[in-house]
Amino acid sequence: MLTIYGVYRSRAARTYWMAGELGLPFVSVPVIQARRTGDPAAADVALHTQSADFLAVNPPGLIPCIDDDGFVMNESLAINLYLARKHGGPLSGQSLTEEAEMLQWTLWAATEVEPHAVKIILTLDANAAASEQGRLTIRAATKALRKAFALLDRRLAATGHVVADRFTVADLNLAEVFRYTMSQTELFDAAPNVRAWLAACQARPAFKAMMATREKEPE
Ligand SMILES: N[C@@H](CCC(=O)N[C@@H](CS)C(=O)NCC(=O)O)C(=O)O
Repeated sequence: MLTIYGVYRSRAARTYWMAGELGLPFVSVPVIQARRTGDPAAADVALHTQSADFLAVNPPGLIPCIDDDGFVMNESLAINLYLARKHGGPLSGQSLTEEAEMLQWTLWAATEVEPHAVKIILTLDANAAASEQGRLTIRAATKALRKAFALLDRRLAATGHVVADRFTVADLNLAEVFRYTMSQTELFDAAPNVRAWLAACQARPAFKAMMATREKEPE
């Protein structure tokens, strides 16, 4: 059985979406970010990323983490590549080169896009977008993302997908990273293929089911 540690309002959303796409049964162990608990040291606090019980499973103290029949791993995008490889089917690479491209685009998203995208979403989550510092942070991150949007837009012009001509784990991984940038409409105005692709990814039933569960979680 697959166990997913995390909450839907975190990068664990990527793992829950992936499990849904693959139709995998799973047990969800809610582990919340320590900073969201109020007092992580309180006696009655919910299981969180710095709880001793969670650190015993996942020493980095980050969500998501999975335990797949005794195999424990973390790093959301790597977890998805693992699940795709394990369960096969159209979401996974059908050849060595497809798999290499999925890895290439996933690493690109993690290194070139996510650091900027996270700045945008964290500023918004902190309700700091209107402050001078918040505006500067978002403006710098948005500017830094222009090249990435242009690159992905050109790639999507070919087949509408990140790898090959079907929805794969590469689309899912990138869609979750690009989701953090959705407030910056100017980026999407300049990259219509990215806008259409993200909308198509988010129209998938497994994404909608994941988001519906996410909405029910406390903010
Ligand atoms: N690169 C990691 C980042 C994981 C990460 O930073 N997760 C956040 C939640 S989205 C976390 O666990 N933060 C710890 C905390 O806030 O206590 C991944 O993609 O899995």
